[in-house]
Amino acid sequence: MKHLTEAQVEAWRTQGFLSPLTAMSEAEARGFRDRLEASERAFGPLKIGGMGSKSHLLFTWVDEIARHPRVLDAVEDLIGGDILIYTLTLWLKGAKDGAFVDWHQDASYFGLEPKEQVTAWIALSESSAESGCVRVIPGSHLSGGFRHSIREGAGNHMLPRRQAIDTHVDESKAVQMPLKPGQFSLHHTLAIHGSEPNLSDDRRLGVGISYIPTRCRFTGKTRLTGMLVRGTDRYDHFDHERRPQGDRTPEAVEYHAAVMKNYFGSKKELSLADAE
Ligand SMILES: O=C(O)CCC(=O)C(=O)O
Repeated sequence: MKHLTEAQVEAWRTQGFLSPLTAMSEAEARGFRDRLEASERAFGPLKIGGMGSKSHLLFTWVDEIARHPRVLDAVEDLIGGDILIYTLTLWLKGAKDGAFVDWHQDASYFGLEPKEQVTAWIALSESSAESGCVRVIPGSHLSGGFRHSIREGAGNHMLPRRQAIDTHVDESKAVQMPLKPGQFSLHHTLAIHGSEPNLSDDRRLGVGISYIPTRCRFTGKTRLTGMLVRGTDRYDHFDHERRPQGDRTPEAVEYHAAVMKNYFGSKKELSLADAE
């Protein structure tokens, strides 16, 4: 075991999440926040579906966060040491901007088998119940995959297609996962989770990284890409992505656009229940 205790791995098996864990000091997290905000000033908003998705292909600071050894050690304790990034999302809520994430399971729009994907959510600012931290239904990962559908007119829903789980979610069972800057949570690909709006006076900034073991494969026909961040890939289910050599270099912008087109195109192959 590299980061987690046996008790934590057992809790993961029964609960489907772990929180809080520590990746870095608050000062280190502040340094990453400063680089995030410098990128926003230089290049504009980091929106989901644009520069806020698969941002590890565009920005060196995201590449560094996604390879943070404390995070990878914890993920390795759960899925083994051959690890790819499948996708990555910058979850940036403004103070009181109303942004929220409806109840969902990540597996519903990833199209991966086996369902071993793990999301690490790393806080770069205070993520609290007040600022709309991620909340999860304990043990929900053991009930299998539920059908999702598109919520029309659902306000400021952060998921690109506003998808939400169809089954009734008993919110009284929800557990908040508050994090200090530099801390992170882990949730299972089938864990039902979401988040409420940020009612605080600061931004709520998180980096969500979807890690998979190299044995996972995409169930559609498209040949997808992934970033090998630890170990070796003996399966060749994904083309390996290139690391950024600077922040938003012209080469990286072109590469990111091509990867995103392929990635979002692949979603059309998933069934309606799986549609993003
Ligand atoms: O950041 C949030 O509020 C939601 C995050 C989420 O849904 C995820 O990391 O899978």
